[in-house]
Amino acid sequence: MLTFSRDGWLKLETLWVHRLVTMKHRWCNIKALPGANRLIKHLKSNGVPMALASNSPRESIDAKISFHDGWKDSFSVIIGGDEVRTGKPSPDIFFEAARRLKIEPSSCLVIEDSLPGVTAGKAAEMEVVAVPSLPKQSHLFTAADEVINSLLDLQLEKWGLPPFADWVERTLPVDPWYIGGPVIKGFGRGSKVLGIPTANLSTKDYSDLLAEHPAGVYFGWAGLSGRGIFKMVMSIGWNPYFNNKEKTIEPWLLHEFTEDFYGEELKLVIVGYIRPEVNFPTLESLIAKIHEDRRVAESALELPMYSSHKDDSYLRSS
Ligand code: ADP
Ligand code: RBF
Ligand code: MG
Repeated sequence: MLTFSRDGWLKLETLWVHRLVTMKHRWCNIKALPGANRLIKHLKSNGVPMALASNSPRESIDAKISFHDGWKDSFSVIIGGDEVRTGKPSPDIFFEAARRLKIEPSSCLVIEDSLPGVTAGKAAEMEVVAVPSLPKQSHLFTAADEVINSLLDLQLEKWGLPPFADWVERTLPVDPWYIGGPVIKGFGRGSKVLGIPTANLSTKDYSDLLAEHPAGVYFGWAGLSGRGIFKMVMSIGWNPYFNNKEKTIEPWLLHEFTEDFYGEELKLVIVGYIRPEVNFPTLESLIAKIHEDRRVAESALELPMYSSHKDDSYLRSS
């Protein structure tokens, strides 16, 4: 990982990464990856030039980008695979992007989601941050200068770029999202192994929402039918320390209960993001980190921007 100051140029790759959502077998919508819109707006308003360089034909880039308000105008340069001799992993497309931006390749930061793209960026002697489209493949991206789990984790100041200014007390506000259902049995190790009980929810009805949001540690409010509304901090993902095969949804309600509440209806409104899920060298360090997450969530939830969601009618609905 490199940290040095640069003159403030960025080159954004395929990362405007879109996701195609099918409805009745027709392409009807393209969703931006979480954090993509935030990143583009931030860099644009700070005057950082951006290029979009993708192996896709120029025509299809234009079509995809047209779904996103303001994106086309945010890029000084857009290059398709049909505009250079050889596509990624060849560095051609990045050299051409730098040439059109009138910026030295070595002053460019590439953000990439694919292996050929990382290879191309490094061959062009650019800095490369990888955001693998499949998180479980991140170990393959060793050639990148840094591998992050999602765009929410991008720290622009590491690359000499103007830092994001939207973090509040170590939390990042997100557009609220909602999950609910009966509390199910997990692996039974939250309380036993960690001393931290988590009221697991089934992921079955939420595959779209979970695919849309990065794995990580989030917080918000929990409504437990007939019992009240509580602060909540949660992990969503594969729990790298335990290397689960399936994603789990694990909210820890910040309240002392005298009994279990398996089978009861639990509703969550998720209002902020804290950090990516990570592995830990020891169980003690995992536990210490989760307690730190709890303190961060507990105090952030007092802020009006987060506390207002305590009154969300979803939490009381059945
Ligand atoms: P499991 O692996 O089955 O989820 P845990 O050890 O994580 O088991 O314990 C979770 C259970 O503990 C919840 O389903 C709930 O019934 C109970 N529980 C008690 N206090 C809490 C709390 N503060 N937050 C979440 N769950 C709690
Ligand atoms: N598990 C991990 O492997 N890595 C993590 O970074 C991690 N963070 C967590 C944060 C919070 C707030 C909570 C409640 C749990 C976290 N866990 C993490 C999940 C923990 O491993 C999980 O609750 C146990 O697997 C019990 O099922
Ligand atoms: Mg649990």
